[in-house]
Amino acid sequence: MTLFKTIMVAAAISMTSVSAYAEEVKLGDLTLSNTWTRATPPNAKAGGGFVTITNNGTEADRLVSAASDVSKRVEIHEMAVADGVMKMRELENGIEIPAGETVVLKPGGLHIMFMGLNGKFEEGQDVAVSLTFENAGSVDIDLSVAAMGAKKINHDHGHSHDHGDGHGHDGHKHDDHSGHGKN
Ligand SMILES: [Cu+2]
Repeated sequence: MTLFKTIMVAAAISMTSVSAYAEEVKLGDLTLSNTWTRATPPNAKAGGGFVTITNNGTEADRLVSAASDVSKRVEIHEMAVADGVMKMRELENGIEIPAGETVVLKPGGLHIMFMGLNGKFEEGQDVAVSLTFENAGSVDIDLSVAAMGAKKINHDHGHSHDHGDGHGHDGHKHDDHSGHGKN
């Protein structure tokens, strides 16, 4: 490919990906919204993925796994304070979505974890991920890449996303997975 063509292709890609915020996705009784991730610093080994899941049904469901081409592995994690230290761990049994309730995956809490990134996430891109639920099955969604370190994503359609997230979780580094040791 010539340099000129390379530049044209790069320009086309960046133009189409800006403002491609994901819409709500319905899967059976579930509604998935606010699907996003964050730009990663150079050489980051991992990144988090976030989504809001509402169960409109009368039975609980469970997010059991996630898969993507963007990293070598995708896990479901929880971040929580243990003995005064913010830590995260893999949720082997996934995340329950109780009937009639909404579960928010967000920075500082539950999240999807991309481990062993194949490339960095760039702001404005979409990151494709497939989520599998025990009852509702699987769905492919796109995570909009927000700015590095963002606490939330600002969607075009102007909902207020006040998740009360001002607890100073900045110290959490997603590229520090030394404690996981699952290999
Ligand atoms: Cu994590």
